[in-house]
Amino acid sequence: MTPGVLPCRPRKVFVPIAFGVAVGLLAGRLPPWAQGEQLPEGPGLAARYPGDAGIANDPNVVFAEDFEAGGIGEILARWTDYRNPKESPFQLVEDTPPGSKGKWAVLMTAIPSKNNGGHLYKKLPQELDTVFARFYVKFPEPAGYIHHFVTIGGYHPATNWPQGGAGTRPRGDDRITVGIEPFGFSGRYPPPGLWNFYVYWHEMKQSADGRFWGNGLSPAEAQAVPVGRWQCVEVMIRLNSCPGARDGELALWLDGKLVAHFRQGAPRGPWTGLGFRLLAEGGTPFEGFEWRTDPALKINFFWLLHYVTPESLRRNKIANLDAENRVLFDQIVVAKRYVGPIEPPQRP
Ligand SMILES: [Ca+2]
Repeated sequence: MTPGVLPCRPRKVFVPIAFGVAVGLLAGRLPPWAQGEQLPEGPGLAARYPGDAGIANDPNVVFAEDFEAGGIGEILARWTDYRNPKESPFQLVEDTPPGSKGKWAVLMTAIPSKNNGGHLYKKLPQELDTVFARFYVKFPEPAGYIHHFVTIGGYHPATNWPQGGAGTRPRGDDRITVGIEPFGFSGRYPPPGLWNFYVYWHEMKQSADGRFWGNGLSPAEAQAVPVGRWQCVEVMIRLNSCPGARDGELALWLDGKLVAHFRQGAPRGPWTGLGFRLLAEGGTPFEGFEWRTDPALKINFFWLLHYVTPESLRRNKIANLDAENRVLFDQIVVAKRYVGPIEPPQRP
């Protein structure tokens, strides 16, 4: 052991004693997946900042972007990397989530016959073991299918730009990427599809072609991505506490409602090379995430990605590659605590 460095202790399963006793008496016993720390729902730290005004100054917030300060040039400069397609560049549009104090959102447009869309990438000013990333998104009518979407993760060492790695399995000490993506399931669902995680880590399963494409992790209940309205999306990644510990977690909230919580013991369906689905009950207990083998690998980027390819359209049985594929983003907050939806300002 390095002098001065505390030994790593796996997180203890947290069950409030009174709650555990009460539920234990009522139900006989707690199901294993219900024994961990419960995650919040509804209002979070954003409730203290009506309209999100001033939320960037909260000590738990590590990065915030509301697209209000300056034009596109100033906005690009606040991120550490960007790709802005020249045929369909980013625009600021007067359309912002209900309750927001602001006026502007960013519109990203892809034209698959000409470009693959764009991105804004931020190397976070702090590296984190647990991250909450909240953003608002709106797919204007008519929505299109997406190839890859908003991604949160970590590289060791951190970089100011997104690294490659598609089709290859991370080592465990170098890379974790968690995409939260609309997925069309071969055109079975209307565009843009259902919310789905697309994840790379060192224990991901091998795909049928022998390579390692991101594993799709799905909520127990299908979550259709709404079209024509703003939705609040929040993702939590909690990295495993120690090498070998399977106490890593992943969670998704939609409009403040917790719709998926992947953690050790959560009931899941079968693993395939494509991933697995959580189940409401039954199935097999999830093994839990050992996201990393080295505590030096932490969460250190937020990537606002709108990536659309001809392949992503063909895969969903769409032939027209000239249609504009548009998405709006706003009110991004990356924090150490649960953020929650915008608190509407009080009426005078
Ligand atoms: Ca805004």
